[in-house]
Amino acid sequence: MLIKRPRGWEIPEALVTPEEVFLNRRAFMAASGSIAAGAILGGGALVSRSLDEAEAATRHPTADLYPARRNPKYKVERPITPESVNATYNNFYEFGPHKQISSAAQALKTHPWAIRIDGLVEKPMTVDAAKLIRRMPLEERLYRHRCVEAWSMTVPWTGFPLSELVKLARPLSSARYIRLETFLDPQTARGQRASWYPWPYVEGLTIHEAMNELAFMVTGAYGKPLHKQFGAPIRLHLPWKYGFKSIKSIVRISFTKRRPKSFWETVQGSEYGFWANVNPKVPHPRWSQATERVLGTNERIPTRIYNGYGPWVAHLYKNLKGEKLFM
Ligand SMILES: Nc1nc2c(c(=O)[nH]1)N[C@H]1C(S)=C(S)[C@@H](COP(=O)(O)O)O[C@H]1N2
Ligand SMILES: [Mo]
Repeated sequence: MLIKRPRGWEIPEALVTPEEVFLNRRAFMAASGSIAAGAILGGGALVSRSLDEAEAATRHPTADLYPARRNPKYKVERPITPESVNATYNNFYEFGPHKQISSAAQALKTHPWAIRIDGLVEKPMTVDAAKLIRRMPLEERLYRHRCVEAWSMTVPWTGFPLSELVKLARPLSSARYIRLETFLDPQTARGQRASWYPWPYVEGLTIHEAMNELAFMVTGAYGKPLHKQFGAPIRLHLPWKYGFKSIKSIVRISFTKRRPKSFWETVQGSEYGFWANVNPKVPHPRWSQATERVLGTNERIPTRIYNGYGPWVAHLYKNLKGEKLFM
């Protein structure tokens, strides 16, 4: 991949090197007969400062939770998209209206990270993302992802069921929808300086959809904490819907009575609706949705209804005949 970042499980080189340098230096000084208390103390201070810096640079507050156990229930029949492909081709309009945002996204500070849970709940609260992630049951799932732009990928996500978060939030019986919001920080995210977009990014779903076992809060990918370009520290994935529903870098989760209006619905409601369930037979106003380009390959494959997850979710839409369920 283009971004070189240390992996959680690797012994960071920086932690090893200063000690070697120190030992060599001491050996050198011993050999030359010039050991003095001051020199040793000075060397020691140098080492511990280097260790602190190196640790601060490499430690991630949830790195020890990965890789999480894979849940074999969520299988895919196609190869996992290589991480290098997926991590350098991202939709994250906060950092620009194109796919090459991965280096710009590294500017995002993802901890501490406050998430507000409010609206129609017993008790509104603010939780730190890392603490929330620690108290949730993490597992790995292989999921297909289908973008409305007719490309797709297959990702080993780590996370927890959105239903667990709903339980934690304790919504009132009057709550029918969940509205999710991304951070707002035009200083860090240059894309948010484009004033013609209705920032911050907002998405929504029904509580019934949120309680479906497939609705997944994603905290990691490829066996590590989530890369920033994937929407760290926490994003949603609804694998039966077009990708824009899967909101990244969430800072607010509100329970509402009224259906929330999403970012893309506000931008272009005739092309991007509330439901946005995948259906190869319902074209986008400007292109066909019959097939999809598989990222990292030259293949085009047929798109499946509900992105292949119909057995899990089709029942959610049985009594919604008047709605535009597939755009
Ligand atoms: N906040 C925010 N969330 C977002 C987007 C975005 O631009 N901003 N893009 C969406 C779209 S269109 C897609 S396809 C997926 C892309 O996720 P990926 O980069 O992990 O593949 O994120 C979705 N979530
Ligand atoms: Mo997308």
